[in-house]
Amino acid sequence: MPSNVDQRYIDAEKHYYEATTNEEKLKTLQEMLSAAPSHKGAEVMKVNIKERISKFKALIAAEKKRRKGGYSIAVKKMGFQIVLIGFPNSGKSTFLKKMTNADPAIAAYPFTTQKPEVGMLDYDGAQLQLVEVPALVEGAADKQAELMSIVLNSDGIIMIAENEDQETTLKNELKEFGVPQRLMVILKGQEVRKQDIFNFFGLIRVYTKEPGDDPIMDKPIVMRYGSTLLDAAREIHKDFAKKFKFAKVWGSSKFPGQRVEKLYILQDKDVIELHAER
Ligand SMILES: Nc1nc2c(ncn2[C@@H]2O[C@H](COP(=O)(O)OP(=O)(O)O)[C@@H](O)[C@H]2O)c(=O)[nH]1
Ligand SMILES: [Mg+2]
Repeated sequence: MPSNVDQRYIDAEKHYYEATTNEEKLKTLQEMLSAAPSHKGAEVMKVNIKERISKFKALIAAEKKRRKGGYSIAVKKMGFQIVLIGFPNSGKSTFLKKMTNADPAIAAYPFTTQKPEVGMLDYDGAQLQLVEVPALVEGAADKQAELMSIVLNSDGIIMIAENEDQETTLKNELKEFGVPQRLMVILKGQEVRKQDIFNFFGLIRVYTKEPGDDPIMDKPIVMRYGSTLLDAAREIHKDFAKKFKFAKVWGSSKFPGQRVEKLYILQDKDVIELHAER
């Protein structure tokens, strides 16, 4: 430490080391900079502080963008969206092709997939959206923020790994980027059934019917376990949720066609008949 710093600088530095958030770090660094001595010998010290200020500004900006989900190449959601991630050649495209209607290029050389590839997975009429994210590498949280933001915007993640090393590395990247979603890890070549995916992500299928009609059994709504009738109404139509009054439920209800309220929790294979205000 340069010898002639004053008490204000010493206090600011102490606060900097005590700070726990990026915002506090930035604020205390700015205080340090303004309290730093003005003579020539303190130049290096100031450069160092300025570099740290830039770093914390960048971290705060990345955090804000992340919260807004505001990166440019997000993939438009079609229902529940699961991203496929992995190192180059881990078998993501092969998995996508097997599970969905997509027809991505598959090759033995790395980085075959340059932009997100999207496919719909059909499980007896229940649909999930699978998105293959171009290959991630070590350091992805810093170097591949755009791709990581696609991951962050998803509803769930499937990682395909060739070994434990790859799994650990990518798990660390997810952690560093602050990705909280549920993560299913599969090994290259491992057999996975569609049902396993539904179970892993805790998904249920809910069928709808119109009053007096049979239920529509070929197109269920796919939702997270724990979802309510109101959630189902939102899935059907945003406006409908506002007008929605009550529903009749077949399946999990005490008796078939029982009238239940908005916050009733649905179960797999329930049939619902929604009634709106007239
Ligand atoms: N033996 C075996 N080879 C696979 C499997 N999945 C992918 N491959 C091969 O691994 C290479 C890379 O596959 P690809 O699906 O393009 O991987 P991506 O880069 O992760 O999309 C290709 O030569 C595939 O044929 C698998 O489950 N078993
Ligand atoms: Mg690929």
